[in-house]
Amino acid sequence: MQYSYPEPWSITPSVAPAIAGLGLEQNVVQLRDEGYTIVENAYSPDFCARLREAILRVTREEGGHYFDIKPGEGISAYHLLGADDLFAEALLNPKLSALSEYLCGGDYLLSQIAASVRFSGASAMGLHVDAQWVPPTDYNPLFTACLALDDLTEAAGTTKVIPGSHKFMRNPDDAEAAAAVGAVPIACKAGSFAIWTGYSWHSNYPRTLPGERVMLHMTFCRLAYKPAEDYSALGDEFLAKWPPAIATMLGRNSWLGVAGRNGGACDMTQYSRMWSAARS
Ligand SMILES: O=C(O)CCC(=O)C(=O)O
Repeated sequence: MQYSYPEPWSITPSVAPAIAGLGLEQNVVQLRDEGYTIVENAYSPDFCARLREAILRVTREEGGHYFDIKPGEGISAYHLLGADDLFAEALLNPKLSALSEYLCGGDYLLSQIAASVRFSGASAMGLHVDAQWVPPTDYNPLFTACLALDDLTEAAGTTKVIPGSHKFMRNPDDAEAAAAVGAVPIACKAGSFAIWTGYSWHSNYPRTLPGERVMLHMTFCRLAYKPAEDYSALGDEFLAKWPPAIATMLGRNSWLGVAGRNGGACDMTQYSRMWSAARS
């Protein structure tokens, strides 16, 4: 058994073939050095068109104001796994899976899958990090990948990120958030996904273009952390429809939370699997 941990940000032998095979070497370097990256042409136009429709439907049903969306400026919905098959399909993108393992290790978990629709005239959200509740750690604890379902530019209200800010491993203070020095727009075509790491300072730009900006937000965390959303209600029938990666993302292949009183019975296979995954 190998007990040592890889260096933070290293490409481990378990993920190296996928990174190389999918041509993600530059994305990995940019994530390590700048705290964000964009993967172009990751999802097909047909998939994106169907997903966009599904998001418009679920956000209309829920009408939420998550992601700092002001009333009248847009709508959101979260806890989307199980609401439509397209959401599970989005999670299984091979490039996303490879970068998830790079950023959050083996057996990483789905923390949240949510959607936002920002209307024309929507104002910007405040600059923040996503790992608000995780004390500083050199091992990136969680990250968000956003799938663009419309072409994104500054005028389209795309996400704004501050390259290198992840090295501070904290939220910006009020003055830093207002100044947003060094911010760059995440510019990309629909069908691309952008990733920012757990401590990267980010927000977005006001939307000045007509029409709406539709986006799928997928957040993943290391096995050791607690996900934001609770999918314990999704049972065997749901899991049987999908490759085992979905069950793993929901923590069903770990020891965490299953060490109950079982009359002395105890399946230790999940225990050692979890140790190895954390070091891969
Ligand atoms: O809507 C955006 O552009 C950014 C949303 C955001 O902050 C997030 O998903 O973590």
